[in-house]
Amino acid sequence: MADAAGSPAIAVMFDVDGTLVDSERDGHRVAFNSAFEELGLADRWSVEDYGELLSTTGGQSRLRRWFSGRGMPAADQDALVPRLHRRKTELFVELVLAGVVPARPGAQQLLDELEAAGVRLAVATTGTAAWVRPLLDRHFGLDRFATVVTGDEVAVTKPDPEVYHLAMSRLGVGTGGAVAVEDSVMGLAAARAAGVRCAVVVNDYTRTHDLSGADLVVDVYAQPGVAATVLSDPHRLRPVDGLDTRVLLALAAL
Ligand code: XBP
Ligand code: MG
Repeated sequence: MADAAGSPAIAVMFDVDGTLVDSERDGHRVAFNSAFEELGLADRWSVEDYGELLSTTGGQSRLRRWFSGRGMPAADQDALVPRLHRRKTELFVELVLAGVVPARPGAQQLLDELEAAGVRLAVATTGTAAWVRPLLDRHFGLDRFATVVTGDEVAVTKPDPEVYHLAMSRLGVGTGGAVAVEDSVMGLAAARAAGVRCAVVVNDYTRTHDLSGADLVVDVYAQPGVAATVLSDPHRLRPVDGLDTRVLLALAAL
């Protein structure tokens, strides 16, 4: 696909949790804990527990890891986990609609700028469509994304590259026409396994991840008056203010 000037259209594929929105500690974790409580379970995830559990992507896999670690037989998990995760998802949607799950500062401006620059926008996430779509719609407008690939559409979630392969196939772009934006080592691994260049915008849970394969690591999206820290810049893109349109276009052009 080419734009009016004949140059190839670029797509930027965004992760959601921790990348476009600050959703894990005060969003998903809270919804999991409320679901435990509603189903009469004594389990509760502290901020610290949850930080460790995040290395397992996908809410159902995360629950299975937790219950396996507590000796729950697989058959009991099969009965409990889907029910628990369904309720967690409903509770998380309520948090989204109540405005409790904020966009990361500067994310909305970046999407606006990319769109104005003719860049196509996409989402590739492990999260479940039932909450991903209302959340994206609330903060950014669902219509602006050319495609939204969610974890329930693929057989294997990140760090497997399947969500990225599906997103690129729907976009009709190859690895040369797309860039990924992620927040974590699992997301970075998925993008790299798909052969896509990847910029990482870390958050408090992911700042200490080993992000050595990333094409860029910063801690913020560019915003007026906010100083950025550059953690890794192997291509010398020199992102003075944090992640912005110029830097993403430069990455796409590498
Ligand atoms: C996000 C996830 C998801 C969310 C919860 O990972 O792993 O599981 O934590 O959403 P990434 P669900 O940002 O790498 O896509 O409960 O819907 O799975
Ligand atoms: Mg993420």
